Parts: sequence; C-alpha cells; structure tokens
Amino acid sequence: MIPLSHPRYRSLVTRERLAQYAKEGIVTLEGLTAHGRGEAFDYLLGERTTDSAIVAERTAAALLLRARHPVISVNGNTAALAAPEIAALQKASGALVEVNLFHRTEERVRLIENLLRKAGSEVFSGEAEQLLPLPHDRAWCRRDGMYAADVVLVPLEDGDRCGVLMDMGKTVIAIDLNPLSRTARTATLTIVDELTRALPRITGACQDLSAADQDRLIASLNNNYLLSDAIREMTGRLSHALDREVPPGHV
Ligand code: PTJ
Repeated sequence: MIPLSHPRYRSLVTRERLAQYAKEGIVTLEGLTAHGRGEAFDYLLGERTTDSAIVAERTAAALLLRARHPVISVNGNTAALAAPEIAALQKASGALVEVNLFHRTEERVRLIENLLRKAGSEVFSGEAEQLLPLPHDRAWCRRDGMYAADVVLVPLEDGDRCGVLMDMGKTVIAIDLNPLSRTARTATLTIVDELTRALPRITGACQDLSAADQDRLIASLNNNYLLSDAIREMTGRLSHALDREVPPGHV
C-alpha cells in the first residue's frame, strides 16, 4: 500500500483528476499525453524540486514583481492541475491571468475560464484577436493582455509561441519538466520542476523577496546553467538508479 503522502499516490490522484477533466473537455487527449511526458521527466528528477529549480523559482518571482504588465498564460492542463495555485500566484504577483490554447474552441475557453474563476482567479477575458504571428490557435490573445505584456509566464507548453513572444521583446518564464523542449530552451528563464511544486514556491518568493534579492537574482540569471543543471540531476540519478531499492508498490 502506498502511503497517502507519497508522490506516487498523489500522481495517481492527479491522473484521475485529469481523466475527469478530459471527459469534461477542459483537458484534451493530447493534454493527457503531455502529462505522461511530464511524469516521465519528473521520475528522472526524483519527483522533487532541485536546488537550481528553487533558484529559478525565486528568479521567476523577481521577474514578475519587477514587471510592468505581467501575464500568466493558462492552457487546459495548467488549469486542471493548478487552478488554486494560479489564483494564489495572481494575488501575490499582481499578474493578469489569461487563457491561451493550442486546441482552441470558444467552449473550451469558457470552461477553463470558469474553472479558474471558481478557484479564485480574476480572469482577463473579452475579445481575443489573432495577434501573435503563429500559424495555429495559440495566436489568439487579447490586445491589452498577453499582447501588451512585458513578462509572460508560460507553464506546461512545448512549441513555437515562446520564440515568438521573445522576438516581440517579452521576457518569457517557462515551467517545463523537459529541459530539452523547444520552449524550455528558448525561454528567458526555465523552471524545470513540476507545476504544482513550482507555483507555490514562486508565490512564496513573491511574498518575501527583498528589493536587493530581486536585483541579485535577475542579475545572475543564466538559463543555460539552469537547464544544464537539470540535465545533470537527471543523468546523475539515472547512473545510480539500480543502486536504490525498488520503490514501493504499483497499484
Ligand atoms: O490545452 P491546450 O489546448 O493548450 O493543449 C495543451 C498542450 C497539450 C498542447 C500543451 O500542454 C503542450 O504543448 O503539450 P506538450 O507539447 O506535450 O508540452 C508540454 C510540456 O510540459 C512537456 O515538455 C512536458 O514534459 C511538460 N509537462 C507536462 N506535465 C508537466 C510538465 N511540466 C511541468 N509540470 C507538469 N505537471
């Protein structure tokens, strides 16, 4: 029997929840495969937050606090996994929360916005336009929201939007367990950590970073180092994987 506090028990509960949200149309079938990819990378990390991820999370807080117009971009998986954590981060950082989807329908936008509102976010909605130079539905955003943002937090997304946002002069913060994804490698700052572990740490840092801490973190930001360290953590664990006991049971 897996203890209730064990990460693997939590991951089973999370799978159930995502399956339910997929039935309701909040998460897509592609989103379920995205979750599986994340689980595999999290397994390689040891389902824990590394020291370099903690630095990345504190740096993310500094960037959000210093932003003129920060926006948290939310897709189906992010809303399903972490709606309350998004609301808490919005309160601590003052960022706008805006839905941006790859598999976009008006119905999904409405469902996801409702889920976020129920969890306590003030969602920035209204007329979306195809404003980003992208050949797919992530192009749709709001002129006074993501389009005007100087800092955009992009959780759980692999693709070309990050590069486009960077080309528009924005600072992009990614949360992605895969340090090799396009988004992870293109972003200004990548947090290689699981979404529901990362968000509360960013929120906590928004509440306690001094101005001097913020300056220091932003000045020493080195994304290549953060990605390399995540890869070092994964390969280090893999090379000693057989030294450890078999983890407690699968159900
Ligand atoms: O809701 P939509 O329509 O916008 O669809 C969202 C998709 C599924 C298109 C979007 O999430 C996506 O781009 O999926 P990908 O291409 O699989 O990329 C998701 C990335 O997030 C992968 O690199 C995963 O490793 C990573 N990931 C998955 N789950 C987590 C995660 N990173 C952090 N925490 C997680 N829980």
